[in-house]
Amino acid sequence: MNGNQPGPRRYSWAAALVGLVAGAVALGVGELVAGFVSPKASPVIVVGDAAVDYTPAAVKDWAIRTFGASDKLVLIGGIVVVLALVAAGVGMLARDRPRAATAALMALGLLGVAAAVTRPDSGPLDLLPSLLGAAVGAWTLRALTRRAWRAAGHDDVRTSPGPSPVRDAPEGATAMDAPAGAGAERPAVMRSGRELYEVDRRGLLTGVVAGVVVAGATGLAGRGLAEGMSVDTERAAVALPKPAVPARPLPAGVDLRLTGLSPFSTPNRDFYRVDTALVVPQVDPRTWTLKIHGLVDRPVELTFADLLRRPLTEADVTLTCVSNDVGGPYVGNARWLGARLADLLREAGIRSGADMLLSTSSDGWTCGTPVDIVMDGRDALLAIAMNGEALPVSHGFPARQVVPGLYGYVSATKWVTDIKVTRYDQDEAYWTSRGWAAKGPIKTESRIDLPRGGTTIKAGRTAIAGVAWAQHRGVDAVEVRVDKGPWLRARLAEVPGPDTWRQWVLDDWQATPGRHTIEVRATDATGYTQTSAYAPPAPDGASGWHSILVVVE
Ligand SMILES: Nc1nc2c(c(=O)[nH]1)N[C@H]1C(S)=C(S)[C@@H](COP(=O)(O)O)O[C@H]1N2
Ligand SMILES: [Mo]
Repeated sequence: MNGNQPGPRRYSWAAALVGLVAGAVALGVGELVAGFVSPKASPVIVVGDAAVDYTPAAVKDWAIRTFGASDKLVLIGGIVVVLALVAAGVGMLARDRPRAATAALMALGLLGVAAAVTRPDSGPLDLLPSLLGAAVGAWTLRALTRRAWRAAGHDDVRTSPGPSPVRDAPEGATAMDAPAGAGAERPAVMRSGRELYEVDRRGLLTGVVAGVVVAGATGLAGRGLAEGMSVDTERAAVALPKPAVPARPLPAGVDLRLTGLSPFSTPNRDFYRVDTALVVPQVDPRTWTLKIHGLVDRPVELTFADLLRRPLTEADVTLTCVSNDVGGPYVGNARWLGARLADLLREAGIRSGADMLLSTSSDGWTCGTPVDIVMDGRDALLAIAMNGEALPVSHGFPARQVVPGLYGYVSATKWVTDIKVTRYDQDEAYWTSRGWAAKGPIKTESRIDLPRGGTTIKAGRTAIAGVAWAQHRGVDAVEVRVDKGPWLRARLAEVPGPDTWRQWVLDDWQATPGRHTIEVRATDATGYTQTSAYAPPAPDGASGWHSILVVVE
């Protein structure tokens, strides 16, 4: 804003600032109310959830690939940026057309309400955060707008006992069309046009500071309340029973222990996380139940205590995400403890014709798993523990499914509360309706961890190492080639069974100075060898040779 320029001075920056602060107050109050009602009813979160569900699958896949584990932060950041722009616009509207601005804010609030009440796990109170946030935001906008403006050349207007210009303007009227006779104390300059308003810097500053303080305090209080609703205490209190069927003991050579190579067992804190939840569902084990129903003779309802009393099986199983591109990070191996899904289903009595389990999480995500695979004797579990502790909340506490051999989107429902025995021709799961394959057996894949692609290494003897997986078939061979030379057999680490990944190493590559391409391919126990044909993750999993480039000095 150049004060020396003649002509209208719109002070758009001040109007935008007022809008931003009102928007921040709206979000802060929304967070505070959500803290009381339910953290997942936060306006930003419900809008984000809706965005996740309605975003085209291709965009979502791209986001997962591009932003990886930060995809959720990026989404929330994006929503906040868009809201900030809208709020600034509403602030500019408020100066000239206060009623329209109020209407715009309330419309935004209703959008939040709509997003909140259409969540699969929403409660009736979930409309409150967006509604109250928008209402307080609208009030703040009016109050700040009144504080921030005064008529040009009339420094005393706002502080005089008489009515201030904007306060006095009829609802919805712009200063431009304020009627000439509206208030005897009104300075004449007012009537000649809105451009003659001036920013009352002191009023603006104090108003902005107050608004920022309120937004910050309510927002922080809301976050604090939300944290208080976590189930960390309940999780810590879970006493894990001993397994009736312990895991097969790990052979001595299961882990080659090379620096930079993925360890055989992925620690929980390093385990990849993929799900559609912007706020990790906090499911209280004291009220959690699992219903098994649909095409069954005897519907079952299970409490967490029931689950702990059942004979539990322990198994090492490698999970893989269908979104994992060749060479990607969305694969991890853990020791799971859980009840056998097949036993539970036999107790319920599966009716003939049923071929799919439609499992649903507490937050309404769904997953379709082939019945025959769950029943074929493999360690398909309703898991309660991961690597010796109760499931981490972000990995499905109190209970999740784990099925060796199937990508997570068709098998690994976290926070599972419902299993409907059904048919593929009658039900469709979350990702299937978004273009992914209905069935998702994990493809045989291999990955080079060491040396890291794109790095510079020293000439001389170098280990090339990585992991390969072909869950429930098992990895039989891994071969490596450098610069399209002959395929060389890698040495394989031991494995407890076919359901985990398998480390491999080529011990003695003599690295010579220059740039080198390293490729890997695995052969599984069915005799299938990975081909060079590349397939992207969608619709049923990536395949192809992982290839890296290193510079040797
Ligand atoms: N409730 C719920 N469960 C879910 C998902 C989800 O979005 N919601 N994503 C699935 C997918 S795509 C994968 S790959 C695995 C990942 O499990 P993890 O986060 O424990 O690694 O969880 C599965 N279970
Ligand atoms: Mo996944």
